[in-house]
Amino acid sequence: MRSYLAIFPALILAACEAPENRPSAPPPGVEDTVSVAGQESVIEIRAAWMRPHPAGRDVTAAYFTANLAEGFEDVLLSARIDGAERVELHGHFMTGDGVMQMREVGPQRIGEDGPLIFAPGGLHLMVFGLPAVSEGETVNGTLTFQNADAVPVRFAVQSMPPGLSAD
Ligand SMILES: [Cu+2]
Repeated sequence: MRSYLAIFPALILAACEAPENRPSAPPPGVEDTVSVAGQESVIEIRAAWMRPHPAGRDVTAAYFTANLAEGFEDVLLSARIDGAERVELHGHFMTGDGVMQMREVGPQRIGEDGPLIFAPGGLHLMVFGLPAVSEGETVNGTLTFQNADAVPVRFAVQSMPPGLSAD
């Protein structure tokens, strides 16, 4: 009985809040590019996607690529996902005995040495407490940069990275 009660409220929450994650606008894809042009930063976000929640878990990961126009510098400070309790910037690290682990990392600089890439096996957004999302949905979020400030991003929920297909 106790475990049943623990699971049930989560289902209700998902049922109530999921529609917010399904805008009626045309389904966006990971081809969506968000550009913010300010005086201090010209930034472009593309390939924004999020993995569906593993069954029974409320933690998932989201990814994107951020590009800066030539001659600009910026720093990714934090991220937010609508409906999530919190989002952390995470990286993967090899421990001394060869085990891959992940942990929270600090702000991430973008400059002239190429795009800032959040991708499986490397940097990722760790999304906590978001009502379960599934393949085909989209989730809105915000990436906050030092210069560009708040950049809105739409994450396409899919299990495979953009550009790869399941078969
Ligand atoms: Cu992580």
